[in-house]
Amino acid sequence: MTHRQRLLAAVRGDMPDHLPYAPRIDLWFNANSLNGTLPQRHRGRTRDEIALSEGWALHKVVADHLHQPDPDAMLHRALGVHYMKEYVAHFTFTDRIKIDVQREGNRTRIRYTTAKGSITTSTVYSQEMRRSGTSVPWIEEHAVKTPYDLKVLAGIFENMDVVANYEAFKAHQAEVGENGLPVTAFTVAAGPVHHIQKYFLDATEFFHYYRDHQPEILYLADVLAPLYEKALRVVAGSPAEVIQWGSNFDDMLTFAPMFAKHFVPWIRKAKEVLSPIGIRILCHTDGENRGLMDLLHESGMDVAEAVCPAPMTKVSIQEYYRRWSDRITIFGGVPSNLLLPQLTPEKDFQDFMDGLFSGIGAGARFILGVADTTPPDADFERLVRIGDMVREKGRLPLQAGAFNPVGTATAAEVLAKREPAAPVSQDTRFTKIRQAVLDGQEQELIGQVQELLQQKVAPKDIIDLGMVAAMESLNQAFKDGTVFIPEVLAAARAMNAAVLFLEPHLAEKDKRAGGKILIGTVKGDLHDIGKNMVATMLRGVGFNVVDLGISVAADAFVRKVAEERPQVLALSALLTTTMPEMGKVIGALTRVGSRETVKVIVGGAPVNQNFANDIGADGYAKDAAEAIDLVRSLIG
Ligand code: B1M
Repeated sequence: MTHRQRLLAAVRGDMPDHLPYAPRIDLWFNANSLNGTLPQRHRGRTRDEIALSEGWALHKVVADHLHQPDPDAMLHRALGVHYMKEYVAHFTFTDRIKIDVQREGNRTRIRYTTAKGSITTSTVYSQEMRRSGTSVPWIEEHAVKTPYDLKVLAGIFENMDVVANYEAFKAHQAEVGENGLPVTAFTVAAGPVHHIQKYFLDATEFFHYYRDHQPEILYLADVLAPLYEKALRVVAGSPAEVIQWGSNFDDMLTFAPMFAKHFVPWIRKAKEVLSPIGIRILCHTDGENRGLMDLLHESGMDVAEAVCPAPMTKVSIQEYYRRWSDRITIFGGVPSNLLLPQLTPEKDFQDFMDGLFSGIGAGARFILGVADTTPPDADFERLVRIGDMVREKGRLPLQAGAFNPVGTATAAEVLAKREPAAPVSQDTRFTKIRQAVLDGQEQELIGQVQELLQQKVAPKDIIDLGMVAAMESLNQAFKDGTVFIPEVLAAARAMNAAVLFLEPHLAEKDKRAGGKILIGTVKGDLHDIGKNMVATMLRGVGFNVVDLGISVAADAFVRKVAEERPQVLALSALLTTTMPEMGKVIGALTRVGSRETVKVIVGGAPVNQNFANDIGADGYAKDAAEAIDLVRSLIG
């Protein structure tokens, strides 16, 4: 079989002759070719030439953003409009939309104007991003700054259309030939609400809007829906065999009730339209999927791509295979940390691979790959060795164990499952306060606080026995999966406002008892959702938090420590490649003699206690709730 036939067989649920292996190497290639650090034997080769010379199938799921016939292919990224050769359907603007583009260095600002008003966006693609291998511009200024912007966006999309882009895709298919299976798309959202979440709003702000302005969100989603439906019809008439439908599925970001309500119906719709023509649905499920396992299983998707199992997430590859492979093809399976010897010693790497081979039954419905992608500093030879293992023991059916798929919950069950978190304390004076925190009702909360102040209740008790107690029970419910991110952020926001309101009433000794925290995501890292959550929750319990944002350089942290004089510096990193920056910050603080003035704590998905110890941090927190406890313990 050719690579293409093998991949297609796995996608369709047929048994290929051999386990397909298609590691994604774009980020690794971009960074190493720009920095002149490709392995000697591959110098001068393209990404595809490297993969083919190693005997691997080409990974052709994600569009090659750097090599597009249209130089402006990514110009309208902040609207989720991309002109990729890999996309068989393109959104188009009509002349009723006025577009002003301004370019300044690495930054592109755009103003879109229609009869309903105008919105502005700005994207950045810096040299630093290029060197780290990133090929997609960063949305620096999102389209939605106020709820009214959602209406303006509706005005824009009412004046847009969808057209076919078959010829460019056919040329792409011809170029890939038998070496891979080209996947198409037209956005990487799984329907209109996901489109709004992915492109139009800052990642954290989306959760506030989803909770506070849902009618406006749904109105805009209704405007996007006919375009998505038309795009599906265009895809149906195309020569594509697989379409990517949605990306970055994660049980916190695309939390279960929202997923059930707004994502599953669109995955099913795509399936309904495309399945009769034989086009398969692929979803980029690269996040933590523990809380979405059953929903994804029943969603109708054919391929779960970029599957990132434990130890990087909570679901093992064996569990993925056992629960999904009766109807979903699993594409991925090797978490990128496995390729980094500094994080995964040789023996663990070998054990993981042995476990993977014996945990995927006979090997049907499996495409081996790296989730989400090979990091720039990966040990390339590990990728090569996985290829060797596939060659040696990948003949199908594999001679290993069996699997036993489990039953699934329905979307309706997931929606019905949610229960409000119960207040913990029995002190009835604070019942209404606690409820207002749990409901995230800022005005109601401040009203209740005023009432208790009139009744001469001590302000500190209002905070500790009322608000903090409620927040703690909410945190527990969040950990248990019965409450989701919008509720937690809203509760923390309401509490933050109430703490500020209470401050003048607090006795001097109780004021800002928490002290000052400086927080930021380290240089090269643009992930900010987790960091924002930690910041909001710390504010919520009364700390004074100064947020330095994303991609903050070590010297900027040092400068700010000198200026702000915080008790704690909290560093966040989501990429294994940016984790070493945390050590650099500590080193820089030591060099200027400030290390002893501030406690440094670290967190983020790839970080752990060992790493914190290694770099000499004062503490590590797994999540926002732990960060609160840690800060409290460090500064009394
Ligand atoms: Co990215 N991404 N991403 N991504 N992304 C990950 C992190 C990844 C694990 C996906 C995967 O492989 N399965 C992977 C990293 C792999 C690795 O390094 N080994 C990855 C990659 C590879 C990338 C790109 C390189 C992809 C590419 O270009 N090909 C690129 C890098 C861009 C860059 O930073 N230079 C990239 C881009 C993006 C998006 C822009 C699309 C988006 C980010 C949007 C944003 O943040 N504004 C994104 C997303 C959404 C993810 C996943 C899917 C979800 C991250 C998230 O927000 N989770 C993620 C998959 C995953 O993590 N499993 C992934 C929800 C959030 C609430 O949790 O951030 O973990 P988290 O925060 C938690 C705790 O970690 C802790 O508390 C929080 C709340 O409980 N915590 C702290 C966090 N910071 C703390 C600080 C503290 C204490 C606790 O202070 C002491």
